[in-house]
Amino acid sequence: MLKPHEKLNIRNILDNLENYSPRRRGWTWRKKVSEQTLNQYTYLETSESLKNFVPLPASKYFNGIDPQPLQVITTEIASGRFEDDIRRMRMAAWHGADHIMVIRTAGQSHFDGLIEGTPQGVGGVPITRKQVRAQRKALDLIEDEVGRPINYHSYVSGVAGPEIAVMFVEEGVNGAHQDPQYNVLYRNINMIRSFVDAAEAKKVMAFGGMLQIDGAHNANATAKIAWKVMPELLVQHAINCVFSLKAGIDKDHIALSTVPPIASPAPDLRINLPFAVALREFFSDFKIRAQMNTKYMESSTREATVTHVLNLLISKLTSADIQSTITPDEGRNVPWHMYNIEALDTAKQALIGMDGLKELIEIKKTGYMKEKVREIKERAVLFLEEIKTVGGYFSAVEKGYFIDSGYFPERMYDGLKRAINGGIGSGTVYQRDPDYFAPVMAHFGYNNTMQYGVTQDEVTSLIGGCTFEDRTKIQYIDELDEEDNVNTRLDKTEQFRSTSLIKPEVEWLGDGTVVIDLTLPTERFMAEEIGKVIAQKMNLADIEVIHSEVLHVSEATRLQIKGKVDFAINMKEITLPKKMAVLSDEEITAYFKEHPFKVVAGTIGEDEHSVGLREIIDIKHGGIEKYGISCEYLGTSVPVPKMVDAAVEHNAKAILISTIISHDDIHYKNMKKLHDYAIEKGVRDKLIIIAGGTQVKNEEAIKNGMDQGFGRGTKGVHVATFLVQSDKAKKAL
Ligand code: Z97
Repeated sequence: MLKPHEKLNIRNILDNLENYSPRRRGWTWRKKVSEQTLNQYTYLETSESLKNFVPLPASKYFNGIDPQPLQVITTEIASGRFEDDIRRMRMAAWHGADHIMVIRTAGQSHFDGLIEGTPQGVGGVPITRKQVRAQRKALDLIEDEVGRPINYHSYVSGVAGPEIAVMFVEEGVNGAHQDPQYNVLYRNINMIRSFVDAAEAKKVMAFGGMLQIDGAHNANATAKIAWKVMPELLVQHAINCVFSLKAGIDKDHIALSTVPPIASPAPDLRINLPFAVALREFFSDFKIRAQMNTKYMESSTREATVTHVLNLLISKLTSADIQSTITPDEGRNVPWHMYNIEALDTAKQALIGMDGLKELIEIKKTGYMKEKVREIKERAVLFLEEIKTVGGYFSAVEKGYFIDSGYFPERMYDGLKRAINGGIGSGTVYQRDPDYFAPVMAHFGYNNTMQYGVTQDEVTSLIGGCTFEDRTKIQYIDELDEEDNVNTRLDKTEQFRSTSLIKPEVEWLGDGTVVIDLTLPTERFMAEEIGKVIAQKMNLADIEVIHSEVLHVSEATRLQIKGKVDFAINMKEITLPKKMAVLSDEEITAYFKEHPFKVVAGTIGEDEHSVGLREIIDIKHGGIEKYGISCEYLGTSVPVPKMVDAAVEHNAKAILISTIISHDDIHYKNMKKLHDYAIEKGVRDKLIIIAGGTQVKNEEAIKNGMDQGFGRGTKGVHVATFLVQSDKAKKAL
């Protein structure tokens, strides 16, 4: 069992892995809660809450609630080192991910067989039995910790599709992409081989209750102008859906992978929404997996987030079942922990914010929407009809019908062309021998069962059960490469696991990577070079400008630069600041009952921000009035002298000032003024003077004459405790 305040131990996960069995097969949807009230707010479309979670930052104003949307939420994790990805999976689960997708290492689709061991990957993770088993084992612990099943997912594609499907079912993988069109169009794998393999792979996935996601989204990413492939996308979905149904997958387990094809500054919703509606209507019985648009993603995480939120609106309006969250740093090609988490929070925040949206607004069924939806559907139907006319799917691919940059029926004749006998694995499909005997019970097509007088379902009884029934028959291979494996990687970073040394990390333990964010008052070209020099002077290695943004063509450029630090910090040498101990409500109330106490309070200078101060004093916000402290609220923008004069007039023992504006250190300057004026009036010793505000640091406040400064996160109880302690101290003098 994992303990929330203890780190996950990767070596424990790897220990005795050869004997680990996954606890279940198949996909799990979230459990809907019909209507629930959390902290006085009613939610119409949420699922069960988590046992352990990190809520959205603003949840502190809502008693820390973390309502969970109905949709399964995906995160893609694959840094190349599966052991580091496991820790990120735990972070993701706490932020609301229950679908963890592992991207494969480049080139694995062309391996005609399984890979073993745990080599490091490029742009993804080599999918192997050991890696899958370790991650599933870790996810079993993580799902217990958060209290919700987590779906684990990767890809059943490439020339080893069926073998991978079998391994996935054996190892309890819950979902996978499977679409033969992907092999053909994007991996140049022979089409006959791809479709034959797909039938077998889909049958195995159906047996394992796995959710299947198709590959249509790749057309958006590949097309020159993505919205022009909208008709084709519907066709691709249709082909894979029908094929999957025929291979035995039920509709509940067939998910269409859809991406809004365009992004702002194009008129996003006017193009994307009719498409999403057409798709939803055509495939109403199937599941929709909505992904965000990545085609137009640059390195601005802000811009990516807005695109994501607009896409989430479409998902909500068209009731997508699974919401993908591509990390907003896709534009930088760096799989960093923090961006997985940001994207998950974006999805959670937006979906919960849109709870019950369809009770409020309706998609129009007339005018532009109606016409556009119909037009897209018509174009798709015509596309399918044309495929039939030219002799079917294979002929259409040979003619280059797919990813053509025309808006069908327009054609630009620049589509991807594949020859029926071309591509990887061509000529490798053979008629099954009369005595062919399938190695596992889930099998598509001919199997030599008849001569033994058994049905397909009973066939494995002849061999005492297949690997789906008898795990002892699974061949577990640990490592094949002495150098390139998880053990050597763990040894290299062991000091960051078993000693008190720590380094910043964005992706891999001990990677030492940091990002600096700076604005330079010059034009972009120059700014980028200066930025690198600054990073060098900060002693960073492997410096790279990962983002630059023009604030003005000559006035300023904002940069984000990454680099590595070459030092580690010893946590034992860190002195932690003392946490302020607070008195109990009873102690504080009893004290002020015996020692009546008055304060004057106000925001000073030109500061009109009164919310924070009101929360500190108001009884209804749990402020200090509830302890019997009498508060004289002087209002906002109170001149400094007036604070002192009012304290004298009301015979107050303390002054509470609140100051949010901090430009040019005006907050500290006003503190100093207040302190000096109280001296001038001869009352400084009698008064306790406290300053509060989001930018207030205690040490600086004290330097500027305050008795105490309170920053972000302060509650009434902190201030009241300080007042009790200071009043006692003054009395003792
Ligand atoms: C997503 N962001 O969430 P290889 N099969 C299909 C695919 O779409 C893919 C593969 C296989 C994306 C994930 C793109 N999709 C990334 C239908 C990849 C992977 O190992 O790269 O050949 O196959 O869907």
